[in-house]
Amino acid sequence: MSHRLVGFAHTLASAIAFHKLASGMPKFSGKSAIHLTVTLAVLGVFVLAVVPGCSDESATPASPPRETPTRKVVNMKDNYCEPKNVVIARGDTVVWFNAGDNRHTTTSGVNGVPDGLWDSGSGDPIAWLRPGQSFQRIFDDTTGVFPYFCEPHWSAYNETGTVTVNP
Ligand SMILES: [Cu+2]
Repeated sequence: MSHRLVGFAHTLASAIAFHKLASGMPKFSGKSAIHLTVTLAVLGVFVLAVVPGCSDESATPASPPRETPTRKVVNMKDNYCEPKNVVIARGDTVVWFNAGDNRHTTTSGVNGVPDGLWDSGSGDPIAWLRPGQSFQRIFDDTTGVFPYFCEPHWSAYNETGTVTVNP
């Protein structure tokens, strides 16, 4: 929110500065007045269009992804996945949502060894999913039972799970 206010204040200051500059011109003809009006209108549009886009991830309240017949949601809590095992049909999507306070990963493989099928970002704690973030995969390329683990918690908390993809 403060980010937006700063952005707005900055734009307002720019508009005022421009106004003073324009007012200080020797001749302030009708053409200049129109130009100033248009410029201020453009700045107003800029505030509306660009400033909301400035808000960072932490400023936006996270809303859990909704489940549909073709999309299953796995909530990553501290420190386990719920549900631990999901069963889907080929072509369905699984969304892992970080519903906890810790960072987590969903990384296919066993015993902390990625097998490369999917990885929300392991190998560097900076890449781990933050609270409110999610990772999804469409399982349209394969069937079978696929184990996965959370890099920081699989060993101490057995934060692991499986995705079973039926034909
Ligand atoms: Cu975890």
